[in-house]
Amino acid sequence: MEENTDSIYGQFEATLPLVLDRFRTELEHLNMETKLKHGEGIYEHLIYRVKSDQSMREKCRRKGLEESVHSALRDITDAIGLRVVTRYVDDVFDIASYIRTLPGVTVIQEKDYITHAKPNGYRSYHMIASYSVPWEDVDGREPGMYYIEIQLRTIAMDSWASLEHQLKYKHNIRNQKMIVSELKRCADELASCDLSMQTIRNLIREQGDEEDKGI
Ligand code: 0O2
Repeated sequence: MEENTDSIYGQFEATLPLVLDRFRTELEHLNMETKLKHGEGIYEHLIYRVKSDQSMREKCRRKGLEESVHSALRDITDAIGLRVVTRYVDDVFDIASYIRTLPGVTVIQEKDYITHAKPNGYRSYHMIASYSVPWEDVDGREPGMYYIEIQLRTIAMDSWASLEHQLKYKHNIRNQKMIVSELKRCADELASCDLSMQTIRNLIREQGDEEDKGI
């Protein structure tokens, strides 16, 4: 079969990294401001990507969609994706609140898998935003609108998700049932550690505030 060498993103291939950069910069500003105020950033690290042409085509096929630029930028909402990994659970919710206030951003979907973990133990806070940018979009509008998917999670949630993701692609594993239930147990233990770490941070911050006020 002949390989398709044209990008599924067509003429918008070059715009996607610009949109990603613009949004990422907003999060980096928040991180720098928090560093100034509290001595440490609001997140531990940030990763981001434009979904590769191959993955986007595969996702279109999986969802029964035509492999077109319209499917990639309108029916599918994660062509642009960012994952923000925080030290503490409260920071996840603070970043989500900040994102809701950003100029040009309208949050169109939120999934709180932290308050309501998935049955397998997966925890994360997912947002899909539409982002207004000064470049043309697939509907011919300028300023244009692009979707962005943001996943927010703690270091503990992230390490679990990474391990579980790896295991998902390992086939012919024996004791599948036991492994799934062990993974779920680990996820719950990590969630409990996250809560304890949050409490410790709050205690340390309270003491810092008291010292600042000379109490
Ligand atoms: P990739 O390669 O990470 O992008 P959809 O995006 O519509 O296909 P859904 O289920 O409606 O999927 O969206 P949801 O629940 O918000 O999950 C989307 C993404 O969250 C997934 O992307 C994963 O990155 C992550 N995710 C969700 N559930 C799990 C889970 O149980 N384990 C792990 N490790 N990650 C999860 P993709 O598209 O599947 O893959």
